[in-house]
Amino acid sequence: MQQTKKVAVIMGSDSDLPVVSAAVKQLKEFGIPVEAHVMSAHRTPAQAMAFASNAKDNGFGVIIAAAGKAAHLAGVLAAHTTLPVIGIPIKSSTLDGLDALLATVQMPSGIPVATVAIDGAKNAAILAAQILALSDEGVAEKLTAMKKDMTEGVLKKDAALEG
Ligand code: RP5
Repeated sequence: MQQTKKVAVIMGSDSDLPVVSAAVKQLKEFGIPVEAHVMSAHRTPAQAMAFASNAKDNGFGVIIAAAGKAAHLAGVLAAHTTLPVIGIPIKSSTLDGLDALLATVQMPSGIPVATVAIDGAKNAAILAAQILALSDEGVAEKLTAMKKDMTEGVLKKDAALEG
């Protein structure tokens, strides 16, 4: 059986963990191996660059990068890898995460970052799984099951309203 590629979940500070842990949890629920690290574009730039440069060779399929304020982490990681990078803007400033959203999403042409909503950790994990599922039938099946459960949950609530 094929080995599922790892997802890296990188956060700019351990203060991002309460939000980012939802991504780790969701990936584990899909049975996807996940490695979480604190790494900063500003405080540990050499480590961030080295991690991204070696990520593909180290068995990662997708990188998720979460950062707040002047959120350059996802962009810096994307600059050093051809792996898909998903950015989570974190609401950790007086600007309520709008600063991080713009810093993460407004990448220059040539270096894309797939940016989810402010604090959108769960969606980042689902998107990472969808990318891996293109070449991983086991992950694809878990996604199909998740969507089915979601639909059934909504239909149940709808039926309860009618009663
Ligand atoms: C960003 O600055 C981090 O991603 C975090 O969201 C924010 C605050 O970091 P700390 O000062 O709490 O370490 O780089």
